[in-house]
Amino acid sequence: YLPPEDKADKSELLWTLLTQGMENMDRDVESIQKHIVNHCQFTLARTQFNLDSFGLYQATALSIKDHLLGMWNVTQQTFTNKDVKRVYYLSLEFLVGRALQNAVLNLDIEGEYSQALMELGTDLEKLYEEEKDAALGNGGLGRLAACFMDSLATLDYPAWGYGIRYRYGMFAQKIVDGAQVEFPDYWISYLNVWEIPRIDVSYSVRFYGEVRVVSDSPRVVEWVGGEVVQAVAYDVPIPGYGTKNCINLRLWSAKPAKEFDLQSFNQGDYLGAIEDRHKSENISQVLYPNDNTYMGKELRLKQQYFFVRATLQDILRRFLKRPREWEELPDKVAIQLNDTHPSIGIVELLRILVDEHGLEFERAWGIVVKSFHFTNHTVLPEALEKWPVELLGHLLPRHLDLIYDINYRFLQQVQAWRPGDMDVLARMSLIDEAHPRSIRMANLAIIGSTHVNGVAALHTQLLKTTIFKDFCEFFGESKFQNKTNGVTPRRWLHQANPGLAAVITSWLESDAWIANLDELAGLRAHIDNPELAADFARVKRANKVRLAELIQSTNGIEVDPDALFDIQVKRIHEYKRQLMNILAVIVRYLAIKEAVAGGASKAELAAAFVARVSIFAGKAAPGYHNAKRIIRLITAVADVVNNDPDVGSLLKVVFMPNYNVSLAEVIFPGTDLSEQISCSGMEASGTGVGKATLNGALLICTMDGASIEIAEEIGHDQVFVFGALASEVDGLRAQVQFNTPPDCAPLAKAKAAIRDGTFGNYDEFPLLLDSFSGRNDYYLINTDFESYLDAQARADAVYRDQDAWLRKAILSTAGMGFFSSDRTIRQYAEEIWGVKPCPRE
Ligand code: T68
Repeated sequence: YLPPEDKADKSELLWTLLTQGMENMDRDVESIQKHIVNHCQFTLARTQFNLDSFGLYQATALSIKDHLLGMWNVTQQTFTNKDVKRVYYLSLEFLVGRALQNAVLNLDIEGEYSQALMELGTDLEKLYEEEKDAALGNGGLGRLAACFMDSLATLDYPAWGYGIRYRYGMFAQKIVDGAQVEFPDYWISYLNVWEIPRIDVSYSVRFYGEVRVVSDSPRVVEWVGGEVVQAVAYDVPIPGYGTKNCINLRLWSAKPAKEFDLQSFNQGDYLGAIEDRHKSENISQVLYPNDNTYMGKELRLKQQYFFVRATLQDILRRFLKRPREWEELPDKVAIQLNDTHPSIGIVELLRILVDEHGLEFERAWGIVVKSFHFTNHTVLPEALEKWPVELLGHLLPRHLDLIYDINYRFLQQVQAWRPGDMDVLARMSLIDEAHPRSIRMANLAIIGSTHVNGVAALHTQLLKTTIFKDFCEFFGESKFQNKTNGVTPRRWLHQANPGLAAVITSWLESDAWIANLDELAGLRAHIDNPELAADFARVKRANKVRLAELIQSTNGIEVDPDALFDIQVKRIHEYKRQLMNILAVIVRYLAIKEAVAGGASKAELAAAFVARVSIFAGKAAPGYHNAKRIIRLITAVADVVNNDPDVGSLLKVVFMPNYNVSLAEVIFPGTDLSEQISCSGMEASGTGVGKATLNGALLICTMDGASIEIAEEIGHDQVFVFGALASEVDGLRAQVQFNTPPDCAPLAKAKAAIRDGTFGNYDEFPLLLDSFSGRNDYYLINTDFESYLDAQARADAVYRDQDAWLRKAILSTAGMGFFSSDRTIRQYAEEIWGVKPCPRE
């Protein structure tokens, strides 16, 4: 983007060197060593006296980043030269995790780096552990965005991700006296080696102020006054696997605006003016730690607008580098909205076209709608964003005007479609007239996008028949698509489970599965070969030993690697029913106690009970009291069970603190049984289910989200299914309300044990019990409890027959081809975005 006058006074030599220097980085061991040491000395200013492992990690990562940047530059140049249509993935969250090992593996340079570092007297594996997770996301939605970036790069799509460079990512969770305590995650402490600050790429963003009419006919308005902050770009290179393409994740950081408030300076309030400038940095300070709930906080809306305002200016600047008609925008640009969080971007693009470029409203709106696409991730009503009209109008006055304009035109069409139907008008309106009046962001995202998609087949079906039914009838079915989620096999198998990866590669006699996960189906040909089962068993055992060691060091609990590892890791939420899981653990505990009291011998106990370790991990939103009580119950049960000599190694309960991507990479490979037990119809997709199954875990699951499709792919008889179907849930809830059934016997027993103080007398247990008892059992714990226990018993029975178990484990992995995020991304590219792979020149 260099202006001609800047270009003119540089020599040819400079340009030649720059172009050559882009990629001729040597990959031999000696060059790698020199490169690393160079960074130690000249980037980090470390000497032999202060070079610790963290310094070596940084230097190693910096040397890898140099490789990536060479690739990055050529990739971006290729996209520009070929002038291809690009896709932009807009997400308030990218839950990336660590980057070093991922980059080393994707570059296929692990051998050389290991060797280089070994000769320098250190261990690459050890350096991987020095990296802090980049935790710029809550859970599934944010991690999905990170998996998508990996697939976009791997498949050579001309794509960029856009997000926010939060200074504080997802909070760190500690368990203090059995309860969750949150600590700030100041992850960019002093140097984030992976990012490139682009001080030259910066845009101003206005808030508040007023709309002034410049002329009446033609009507021209301008938005003036208020506060202005500056968005500065930080780029993170994202390498693909088996490709020389490297794409970009651009994160915005808020800085004080360039323009001073001269007046306050002149009035002598120097310190006050400086203080105000620094307030602007608040915008990108912290990630909101709520998943699947909407919190109407002004700062959150500020983050959303800040992010889309900067992003759209950046996209349009790139688009306008060549002379073009505005109508070409949808041919050159596809913008994917990851949930409604960036959906104010729809109004912002309209505003830019109308107010800043003078396009007529209808023309501008047509261009906007063709450019945007929207992914929904939930049907939970409490998660749907609804910004109070007053708040939005105060912060973004011009946008509120435009929302009214959009709504007026849209409702006219609705009226023509269903004359006289006031209910449909009220339901489809962008404005919810209930007090306080608010803007329905999902409705805005639907009418402002060309495609709307759900994230699993059942979820999409529910969107079309429940919350978005009117829109589906109005726009026609073709606007509403399904894109079942996937996970990247690079991180979740190749990187997280090198043992299993090696077994698969050797049995398939090829590692092509890493880039084409459908190849896993080839394992089925060997299903009757006991040696394959032995390989699977050996790897799983080693992964369980690794997990057991981690549990020993983080929780101080000794667990038996031969016990069944029964694992539920995900955000803590009532609809995900960790509560039902721990209640079943209580039932098991009471049964063991009863058997012991009845005089059962050790051998009889072992015959009656499969030894199990029940492992939980996950964060609760800081303000979500019931979720925190559930954690409190799990840790209370763990305390009692783990210290009860009657129980011994028959049952252990573990709550692993601070669940994050890196912990997940250790947990999934060591999982025997994965709990996917949400109340049917409520988990849009689930992505942990894919990671567990890919690593050969068996599923205990309801017919919900992606579990349904996974069961279809690997065979229904391979999984332990239980519980009410989504189609039955409404009826059952009505029954709970109006004809409340009593608690089933085992549930009544478990509750009684909590009530009588078996797990201590924490004063909030009664509140927790009330929250799902009788008519309050919204998540149908009582309804599903006995069938859940039955599924657990079936899992036990199969576990006793290790050959049968291993067969299922192998078939699980073998059936996961469809759940690669590569497949998902290809579908988005072909069926929504209309973009084609663009490998580097
Ligand atoms: C998850 N949603 C879905 N939301 O719950 C899960 N929400 O079923 C699905 O697999 C996954 O998205 C990917 O599609 C979330 O993770 C959030 O984290 C979130 C964050 C902010 C506000 C609302």
